[in-house]
Amino acid sequence: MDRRHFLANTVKAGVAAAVVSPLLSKISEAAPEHGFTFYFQQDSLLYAFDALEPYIDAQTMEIHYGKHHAAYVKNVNDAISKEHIHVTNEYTFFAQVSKFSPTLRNNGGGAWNHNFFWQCLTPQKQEIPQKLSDAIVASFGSVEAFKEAFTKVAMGQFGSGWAWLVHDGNGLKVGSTPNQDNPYMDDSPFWGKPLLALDVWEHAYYLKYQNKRKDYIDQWWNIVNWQFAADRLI
Ligand code: MN3
Repeated sequence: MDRRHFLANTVKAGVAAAVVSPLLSKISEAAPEHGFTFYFQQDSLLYAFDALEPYIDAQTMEIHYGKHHAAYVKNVNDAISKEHIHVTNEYTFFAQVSKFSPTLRNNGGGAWNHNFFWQCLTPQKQEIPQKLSDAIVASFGSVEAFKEAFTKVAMGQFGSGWAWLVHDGNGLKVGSTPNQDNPYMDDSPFWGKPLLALDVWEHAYYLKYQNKRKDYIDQWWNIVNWQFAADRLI
């Protein structure tokens, strides 16, 4: 494929990808010698590092976004080039991730999960939109029961991982995944379309909360972007 055709295809794929999800990573021109493929990108933060104080401190945000997340994005893209994999978007990436190397899996999950997580947070305290609270009540009985169930899975994830609220086609469910796994992965025991995610790796809370994961979870409810979750509920 010559450069002109490569760029034309890249632009078309980028437009199609943007329709699928605003979270989608851009198609990069970084490796035209490999033809068309998908690369992850690190989305811009929609708020300042200190905007989530006092619930998440600025230093944690700066290191988490600037070091941890940036490294996942760089490492997965390096591995995509080095291992010559060709996928068209993150969904086709995760749909065959069980066939990929641990480097691709762990860093691809880390790249996507954090882009999603930043959008689950907001400095503006929000009420839960009606359609989301209705769905929560239908599946869990009450908002309080949902928060208890979510806290339980977030506390129950041994070691590093994520807690999720997902819609599985029937209703809402909570569950957790280890490491940087997510509910889109083909071999995940926990499936569904994510509405909310909580990073329970120690790097997400240790500077402020040390070993007290429960305190971090309890405070997290103050900065949940309920509107973002409701918008993903179709
Ligand atoms: Mn993290």
